Amino acid sequence: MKKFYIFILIQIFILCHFTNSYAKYIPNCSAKLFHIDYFDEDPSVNKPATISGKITTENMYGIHKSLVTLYKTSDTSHTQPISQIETNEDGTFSFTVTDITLYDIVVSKIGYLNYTVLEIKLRSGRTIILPDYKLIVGDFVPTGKIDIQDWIQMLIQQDEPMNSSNAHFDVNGDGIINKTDSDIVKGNYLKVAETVIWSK
Ligand SMILES: [Ca+2]
Repeated sequence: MKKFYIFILIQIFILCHFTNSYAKYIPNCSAKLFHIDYFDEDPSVNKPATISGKITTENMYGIHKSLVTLYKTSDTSHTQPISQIETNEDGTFSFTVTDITLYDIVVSKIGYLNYTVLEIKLRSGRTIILPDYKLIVGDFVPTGKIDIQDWIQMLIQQDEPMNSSNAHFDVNGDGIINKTDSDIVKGNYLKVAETVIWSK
């Protein structure tokens, strides 16, 4: 009798583990017998989910301000932003949403190439942390590519007094537009805006 009881227990254990279709008709069977919770989430109830990340710039003082805009992936032309936030000074940002679906983010900053992450798949109650990313500076004439037009603008502004209209040519943020800034831009020559598809 004891062997038979153990045999039945083993059968239930196997069924609970490997047969999802069976397990859903006998909720709690495994939890009660083996103290394992297989039903920790009710899929019909969405909890808020979070997308967070860190975007840095060329600022030499660690002040990495940029704009991060959130779209639904279904908005393929990115015309209806869900939310837009400025990063904290350390470059960190975080969105919390209740509509659990696919999202895109676009990071922008004047003088920099945009950075886009597509198809970020959220799960109820979970946080997605995107990899750190350093924005690429030099797209002064916004085209998505750092080319001769950008380089000409950089050289025109080099060694000019800084004012509110040309401040973004002070790439490293030290208050002077000089060769240090143009050397950084030169290092990005011919780079293009990056778009990645979130695959996790
Ligand atoms: Ca500078």
